[in-house]
Amino acid sequence: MASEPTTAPPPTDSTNHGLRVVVGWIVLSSIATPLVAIYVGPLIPPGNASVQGQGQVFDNQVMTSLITPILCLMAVFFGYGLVKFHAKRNAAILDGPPIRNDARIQILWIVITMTMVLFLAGFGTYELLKDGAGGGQGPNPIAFPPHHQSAMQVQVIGQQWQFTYRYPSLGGLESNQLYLPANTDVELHVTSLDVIHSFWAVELGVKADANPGVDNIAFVQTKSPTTFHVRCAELCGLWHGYMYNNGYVVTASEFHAWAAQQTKLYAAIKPYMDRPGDKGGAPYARSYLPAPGGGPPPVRAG
Ligand SMILES: [Cu+2]
Repeated sequence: MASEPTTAPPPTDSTNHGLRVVVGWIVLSSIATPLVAIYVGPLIPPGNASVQGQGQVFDNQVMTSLITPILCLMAVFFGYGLVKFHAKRNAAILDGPPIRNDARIQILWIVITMTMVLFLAGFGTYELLKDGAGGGQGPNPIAFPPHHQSAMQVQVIGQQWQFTYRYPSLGGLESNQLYLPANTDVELHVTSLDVIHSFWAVELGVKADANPGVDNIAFVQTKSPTTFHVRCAELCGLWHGYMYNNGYVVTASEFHAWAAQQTKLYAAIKPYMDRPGDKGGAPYARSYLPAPGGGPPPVRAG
């Protein structure tokens, strides 16, 4: 025998459940949000090793602080519902009357979510543009950090399976070690000799695709001396997993000492340096084309 769906009578108790949920939400949020902002946000990578990295940590702090009240609302709402409205053991399962077209909730929901999304879009855009954000911007960047005109240029050349760093201001010195002076604006020109790689200087908050024939520019402003990790973040072949290294931010005098030592070492191998289409002591080019043994010449810039 088919039974009619059972519908519970409208609630008769005068308890204001909505008010209880709101009060519980406000109490939980006002405890949890500062704790998250102070203790959780700053722990999220990449850390404070560069101005761009510091900016990313701040952004993470803002984002986690904003989502904490939303998580608290969900937790209180579910918790309250589970405790207050769960079916009693062995009782018939009843369904309450449907609630439709509550204009207040609909408007409130649309206004709150739209405000948050628009605010975060504006905030994210501003933060991206402020310091160059540490990401690769292609050959024609639109977001410059302050003082970028005096930035030290370093070219990052990816190849299977290592990065080489080229310093045009040091006579085109090339090294497989990335040394950067402290408190300095650096303009990274990221490219590749062969396949696509991704240059990721983890703690500096820098990540830029390394593509053959492309000059991908990323900005970073170093802070105090530190050691950071460099990894390739694009699956680039058999030994991709071994394409990592340490980089160093050092004092100005340490940087000059390192540059002098590397210049001596580099002088011995420079005549044998081999770039596609340009054998032997290749001049500085901001990008290279993958044309070993022929093909079009490398793209020249300046
Ligand atoms: Cu790679």
